[in-house]
Amino acid sequence: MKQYLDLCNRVLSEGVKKKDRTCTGTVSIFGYHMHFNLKDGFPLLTTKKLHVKPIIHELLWFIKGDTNIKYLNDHGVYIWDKWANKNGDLGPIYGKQWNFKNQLRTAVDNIKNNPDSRRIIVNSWNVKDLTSMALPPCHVLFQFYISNGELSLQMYQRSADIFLGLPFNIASYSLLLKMVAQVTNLKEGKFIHVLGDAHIYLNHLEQIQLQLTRSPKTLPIMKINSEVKSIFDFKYEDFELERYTPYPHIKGEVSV
Ligand code: THF
Repeated sequence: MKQYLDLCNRVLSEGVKKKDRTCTGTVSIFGYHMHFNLKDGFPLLTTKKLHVKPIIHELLWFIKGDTNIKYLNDHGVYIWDKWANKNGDLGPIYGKQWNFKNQLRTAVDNIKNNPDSRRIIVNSWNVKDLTSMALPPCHVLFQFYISNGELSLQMYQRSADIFLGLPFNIASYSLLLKMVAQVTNLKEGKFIHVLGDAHIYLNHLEQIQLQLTRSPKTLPIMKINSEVKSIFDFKYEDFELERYTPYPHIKGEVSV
């Protein structure tokens, strides 16, 4: 995935050192665009091995409106544990907001019934709820666009942890695009990723350098069960990743 390595190079060459909330320190740039054409394959990073299990379960968990880590933990996913309170709650984060006033359902309905609309948006930045969230949303807002029978999705991310979170975020929204395209009978278009503060944590620099020595491999293919007709009906078993031959995994500490 050349787009990812280009971003890493840009941050290393033009980024500025910044302090951050977590006190780890970052190198960061502001404002960046990436385009992923789903026809080129499923944009899952190949310069290190990623697990799709946490990515799929997290997305299903958002869609069903859940904001407690119990579902994730029951399925062996621990990526949200560090932010949860003692009852496992994260406050009104993504799952709550995607379903607030049926935003996601309305978006899917509009894709089917009003595809030229310029308002097909799901917004997680709910100002009245921000202070009760464990973390204010990083991926703030997404919009769908339909042309020539193809569905595209653009997402604005205010803050992107390039080594750990970003590869997850790219795969997650690309998967959402595939799922919505299927339930609306549209072809898969592009996932467009817009970044605000795009940063590499200072304790991830070696891991990024290592990936820059690896040349990207052919992208894998993500198959989804074509029987599923509602965005709310997908199950973990409906997804199958094929042809994924990444370089070995690289560990890195998550900043909390
Ligand atoms: N906070 C920070 N500092 N970075 C983030 O990427 C991030 N998120 C979510 C909320 N806060 C964040 C949480 N998402 C991993 C991946 C995604 C996360 C949090 C952690 C992680 O540790 N990944 C490991 C192993 C995962 C596994 O296979 O179980 C990895 O190596 O990829 C971004 O939205």
